Amino acid sequence: MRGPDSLPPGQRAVPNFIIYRILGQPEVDINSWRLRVLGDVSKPLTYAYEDLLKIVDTSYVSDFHCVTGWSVRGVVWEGVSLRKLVMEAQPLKGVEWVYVRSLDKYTTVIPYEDFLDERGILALRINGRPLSLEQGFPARIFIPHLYGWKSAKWVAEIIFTKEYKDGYWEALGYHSRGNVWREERFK
Ligand SMILES: Nc1nc2c(c(=O)[nH]1)N[C@H]1C(S)=C(S)[C@@H](COP(=O)(O)O)O[C@H]1N2
Ligand SMILES: [Mo]
Repeated sequence: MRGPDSLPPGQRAVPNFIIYRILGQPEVDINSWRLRVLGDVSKPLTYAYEDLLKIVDTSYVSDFHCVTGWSVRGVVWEGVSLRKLVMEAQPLKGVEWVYVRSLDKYTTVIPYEDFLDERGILALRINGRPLSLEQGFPARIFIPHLYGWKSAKWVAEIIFTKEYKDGYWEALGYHSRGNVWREERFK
């Protein structure tokens, strides 16, 4: 049975995040950093960090689940709801995937339907503080019901698209969606 406090199948709690940067730690210059929202959209957008801070609209507590089996419980997430970015960019009819590209060249792909989840967030803060450099400053994606590899750190581009394309881990056999409750670890 899945109670409100239970972990997804195959997960165990650890006290702290285990930091991953499979492509290394990118340099971040916050003055030149921009988030670009583009692809099959009516209005391509560019945000500076300051712009995002002004439109923070979401904060909640959620567990974080890495596909390798560790979970961190009760993390406080704060930032801009992904739905807000969607409303502003207005993806075109037929969009089915969201491709995310980071400063370190890391990429991942998220089904548009999951990206629209009401808890999906462009996180700027974790546990009451701005993201640390190692945890993805200035911004990372987080969608509570998807595995951690979809939580791209150091986000640079959010690309709406009609066609599926693998990201970094998807190309190595990981699932196109990665729903933690359905244990969608591999394709
Ligand atoms: N840019 C980037 N984002 C990334 C990764 C990465 O290597 N590079 N690793 C992913 C994986 S597999 C996980 S589990 C989480 C880990 O988040 P943490 O480093 O904050 O613990 O980041 C995800 N986002
Ligand atoms: Mo992960």
